[in-house]
Amino acid sequence: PFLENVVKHPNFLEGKFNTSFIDTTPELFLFPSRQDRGTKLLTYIGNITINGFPGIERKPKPLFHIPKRSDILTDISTLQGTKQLLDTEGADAVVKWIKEQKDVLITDTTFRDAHQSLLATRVRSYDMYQIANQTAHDLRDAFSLEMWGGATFDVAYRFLKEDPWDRLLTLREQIPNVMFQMLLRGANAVGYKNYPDNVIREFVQKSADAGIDVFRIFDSLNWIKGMEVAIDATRQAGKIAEAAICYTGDILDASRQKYTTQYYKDMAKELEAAGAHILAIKDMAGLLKPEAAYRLISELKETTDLPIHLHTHDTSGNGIFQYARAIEAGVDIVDTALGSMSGLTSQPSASSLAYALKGTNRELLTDVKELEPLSQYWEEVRKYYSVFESGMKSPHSEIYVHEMPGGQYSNLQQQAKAVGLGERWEEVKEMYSRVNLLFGDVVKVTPSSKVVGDMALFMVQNDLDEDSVLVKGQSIDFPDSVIEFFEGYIGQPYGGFPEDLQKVVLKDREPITVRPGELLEPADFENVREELFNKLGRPVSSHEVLAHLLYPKVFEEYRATVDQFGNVSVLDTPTFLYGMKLGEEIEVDIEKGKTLMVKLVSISDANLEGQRTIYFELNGQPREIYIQDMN
Ligand code: 3PY
Ligand code: ZN
Repeated sequence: PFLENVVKHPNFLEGKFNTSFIDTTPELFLFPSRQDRGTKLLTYIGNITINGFPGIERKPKPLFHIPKRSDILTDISTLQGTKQLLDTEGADAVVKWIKEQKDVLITDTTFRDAHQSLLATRVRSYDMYQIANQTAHDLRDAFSLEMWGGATFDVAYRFLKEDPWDRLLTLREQIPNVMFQMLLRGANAVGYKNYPDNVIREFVQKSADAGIDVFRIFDSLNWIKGMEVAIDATRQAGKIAEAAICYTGDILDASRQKYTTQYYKDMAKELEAAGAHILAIKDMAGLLKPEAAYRLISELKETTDLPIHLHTHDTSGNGIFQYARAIEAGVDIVDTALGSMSGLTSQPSASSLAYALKGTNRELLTDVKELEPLSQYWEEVRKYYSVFESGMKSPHSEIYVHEMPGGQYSNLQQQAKAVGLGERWEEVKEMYSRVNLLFGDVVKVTPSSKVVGDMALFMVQNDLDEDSVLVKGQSIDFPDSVIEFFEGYIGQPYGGFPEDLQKVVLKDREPITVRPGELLEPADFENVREELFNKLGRPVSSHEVLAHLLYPKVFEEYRATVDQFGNVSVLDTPTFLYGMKLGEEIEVDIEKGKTLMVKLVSISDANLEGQRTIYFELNGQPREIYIQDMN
């Protein structure tokens, strides 16, 4: 069936294919399945309707407004943006173009960091596709759209039961004009641990082939060795290597002198030498105070010729103030989110910034009037995901004390609830900052931030403090992530590990001091492909091979869900999360030009075995589905 799919594909027939045709054409891997797609989707809907969505409180499906979209009259295929510049003239031409701009450029983070930070990364591809063409048009002057990487890869498979590669490929088709940007955790790729070098190289190459143009590469300990392979792979792929300095501490605070302006300047020089096209300042927790931003950017501008791209989180409420000062100091690009997806743990609002800069000598290159309709769309869509909101309602200046990254806040809170520490959240946050000091004041960003978070939860749960950890440490089973950290498997922290703590955590294990990638056995891609072929009984794409290598268990569970329920990414979000109401009718576009009409007619009482019969109409034909009631 695979070859049949290939030879029947319209692009193949028209001769429109190249070496990446197989990887960039997911429909080649769709095969007729035993149970039809309609039945599988009805089973999914029936199950959610009766049993609720895993991990969220079961409640009747709320009534939502239909998000407003305007009809785009422009043919998006004629739009020209940074994507065309990169594709026709290359990365250096993009760098030159950035430097020629007097106005300030933006990267819109709505499709990635904004929802990672506000909604625990739960925004589904479906809701992005609905607004993609309009985004291509309205954000046509943006430098880039951050829409992949970070936690999106994992969460797509794990919780949304959808394929992140499909998201990338589909959005790429729908938004042909603006560069796509992703966040890459250096040697940790989009995961929480170091992977073999050849996995990093393959992942970068395939991401580039599928549509990523700008790779923001960082190391969670600011360890440049952990970034080198990814930077090199990005350059090899002809894409833009944006190497990031993670900002931590406070350069204005004379009492905290571990991370000084000089430290950041030295790192900038090293990143330039390592091949960066752009320098990013990744202020993942929003700790860079406005005056510090002015000083840091001014000094970096004197240190390097690279364009500077600033990323922050607005948790403290000082985000726009920070950007204003950075812009005065000559920053080239800033990260913003659309109004309704901005602020708090997310990025500052693009439209607030645009208005603030109007009439000054450096304005936003993007037209603020264009941003409003997009923001209105997201304002409605955000309501679908309200159960994933952290509950934070106003700026938290305490961020300057606990230093928790914006993207971690809502996730750690969920984790705390899951282990029964929901009521002790304030204590967890305080412990987070104490663990940081216990670890020697480390850079905290995925995955090092996860290690600090895991340790904080562990200490609160077990009523441990700094002293008892050291004194009783020999008899404590520390969390796996903490052991791996002290073994050196996510890299080497600046200034080294605190030796006494390292000893009690590792007991008789020996730490490593070299790059983990040098020790890890290279992945055997063909072997994995064969293994998956045997398991799935069909040809396997390179994307699936990579997904398996990065997240074997998550990927396997995702495959099992797809076997059971089919492709659930085609459902609208309220139905995906809440199922259907009696008498409700929905449309499901299961593929281009193929729509299912689904009506929920009635639900029987549970029989003696606890099973209910759900009566649907599928395209007008009665269908019965049996669902075990787990309540
Ligand atoms: C991630 O790695 O996912 C981040 O957003 C870090 O800030
Ligand atoms: Zn961020």
